[in-house]
Amino acid sequence: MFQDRARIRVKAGRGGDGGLSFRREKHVPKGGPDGGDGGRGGDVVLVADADLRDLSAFHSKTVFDARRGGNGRGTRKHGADGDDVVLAVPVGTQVTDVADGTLVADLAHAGARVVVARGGSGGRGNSNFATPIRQTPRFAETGLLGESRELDLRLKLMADAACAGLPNAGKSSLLRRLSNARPKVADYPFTTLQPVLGTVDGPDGRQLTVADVPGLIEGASEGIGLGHAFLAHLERARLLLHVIDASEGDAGERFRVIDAELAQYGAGLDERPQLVVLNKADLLTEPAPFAVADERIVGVARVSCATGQGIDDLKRMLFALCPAVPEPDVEVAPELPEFLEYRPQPPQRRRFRVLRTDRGFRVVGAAPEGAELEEALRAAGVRKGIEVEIGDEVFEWE
Ligand SMILES: Nc1nc2c(ncn2[C@@H]2O[C@H](COP(=O)(O)OP(=O)(O)OP(=O)(O)O)[C@@H](O)[C@H]2O)c(=O)[nH]1
Ligand SMILES: [Mg+2]
Repeated sequence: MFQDRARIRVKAGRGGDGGLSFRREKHVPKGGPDGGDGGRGGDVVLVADADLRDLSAFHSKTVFDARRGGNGRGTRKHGADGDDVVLAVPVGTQVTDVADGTLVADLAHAGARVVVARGGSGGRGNSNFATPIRQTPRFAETGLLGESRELDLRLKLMADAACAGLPNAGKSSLLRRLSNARPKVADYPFTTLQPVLGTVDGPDGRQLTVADVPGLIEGASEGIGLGHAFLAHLERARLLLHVIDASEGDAGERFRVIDAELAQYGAGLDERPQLVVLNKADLLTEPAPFAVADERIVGVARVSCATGQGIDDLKRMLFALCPAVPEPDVEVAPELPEFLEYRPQPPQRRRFRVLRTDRGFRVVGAAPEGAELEEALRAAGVRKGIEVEIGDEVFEWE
């Protein structure tokens, strides 16, 4: 089943703890501190993969945790960085943060990457804290927690052109005629229940992708028929192929019904250029009349998906209307990066630190209270009976 949405929970790895260790050598009973730093926790990364078609993989598994960093050890050995978790998503996936609804990333190109949860930094080992006055620091930093968040993934197909039209107009038949895709065609409305992408080969070796989506009916914006949620798959198309069954009724009237639904949906769909495809010409004795004057209509093609009549002309129009290099958007910067890498806000500056001592933990800086303190200490690994030192206060953890 084609899935264009998924909700996942991601958790980056915690940083490793800094080492608490002293050099041991022959004849040197107590050498200087030599605890190395903890490794960084692994990130959770999303990468757009051109081979994936939908988000169904994220319905069987929805929770992803990256590995924690290794602890620092003696002889200044640093802990290893935790492995990242790299999740492949289809090209065209938009990522939003469930907590605040912000768009985290739009993975619109193959290879686009985004770090959605950043691993915690490792704690510094005690070798970092030696000073002339404090030659034997008996503490080291603990690693920081990795970020965790809940994300909504939403696939919006990347197609050069997308079909729109009433059920039974022949959208799927058209995609079968134009492309390598084989969507189901049948003589009843709502045959197509899931979007399908097809690749159209051009005369000069160019290729275009065309999306076929379910039929749209009057009132779809109020949820009638299949509703209009799947119109998200038209949002990124540069051109709409507005397919109309010209053998039935007034084509101009049908055009306006669909157009009103596109406007209801919003997202600029009612401003998109449209190539009107008057289908089922084989059922007509005269060329289908079509008198709608609208500046968005960039072409009108009369075809029959049953006989193939007019399809070559339509293909030529399609390639002419989808130029190889998209015209630069005036408002968009001329050099757009090949892919975008968004990064979440770097973790906030530490107000306090949790140090590991040889007896337990010490909290330095502006120590928090209550639940926040508990969380920080638990993350550092506190257990019952362990000594915790905050300012002048020393107590046993319960
Ligand atoms: N005579 C004739 N029939 C056609 C033509 N194109 C499509 N059909 C028929 O029209 C019916 C609907 O075709 P589909 O391609 O499934 O239509 P659709 O727009 O994809 O329909 P939904 O997926 O339900 O929205 C099928 O029975 C097709 O065989 C045509 O050019 N001429
Ligand atoms: Mg169909």
